[in-house]
Amino acid sequence: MNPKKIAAEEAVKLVEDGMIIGLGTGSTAYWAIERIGQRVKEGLRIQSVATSKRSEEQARRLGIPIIPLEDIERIDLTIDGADEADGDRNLIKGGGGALLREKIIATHSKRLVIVADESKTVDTLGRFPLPVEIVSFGANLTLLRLTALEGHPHIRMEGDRPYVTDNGNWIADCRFEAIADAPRLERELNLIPGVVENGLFIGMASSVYVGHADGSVTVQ
Ligand code: DER
Repeated sequence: MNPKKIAAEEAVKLVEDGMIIGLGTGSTAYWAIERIGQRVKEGLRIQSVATSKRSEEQARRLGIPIIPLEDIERIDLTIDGADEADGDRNLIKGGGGALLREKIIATHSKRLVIVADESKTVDTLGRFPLPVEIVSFGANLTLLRLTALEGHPHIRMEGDRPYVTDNGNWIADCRFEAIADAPRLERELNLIPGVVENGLFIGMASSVYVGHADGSVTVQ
């Protein structure tokens, strides 16, 4: 049993004809997109927007209709993964490098359903390094400001070069101790010139589907 696949396929049961669906990014959202693709082949009529180039490529390969974000004013349901989820459904996202597009699409979604395995559930956010998307210009100075917040930032690398997001930016992975006041930290981070967005998704998730090794799914 693959708990990520089980959670994703259970969440896809929420997808109905006529919906505009946000397609998440990562190894759990991958299974949601695969299942949506199967249902489209069986006649499901939806349109979708993708949170990353790789999710868009997967959707196109499966024949899932993709529309430009510019053509819509609402997204009915987004199904996405997370790196951490606490008991209040607050999240750390960005491990897959897609946090900016994920947060834009999540913000404009009527429902954000998170799919994960039980390794992602935590009491307090912060065990997973918090991804922060930054512009490369003056990155060293931005890192100084993240360090001042005790973020212990490290530029995410791909080989011997910085990882570049779909938006042409870099990611600083920040290892804060337990994040006691996530809303405050989110505000402080986004006040730093050079920071584009951060991986704290506070109060955004409608529900969290957690898959378990025994084949069950719990919904927070
Ligand atoms: O970047 C993200 O937020 C992705 O959703 C990702 O980190 C989720 O993790 P997964 O690959 O374990 O689903």
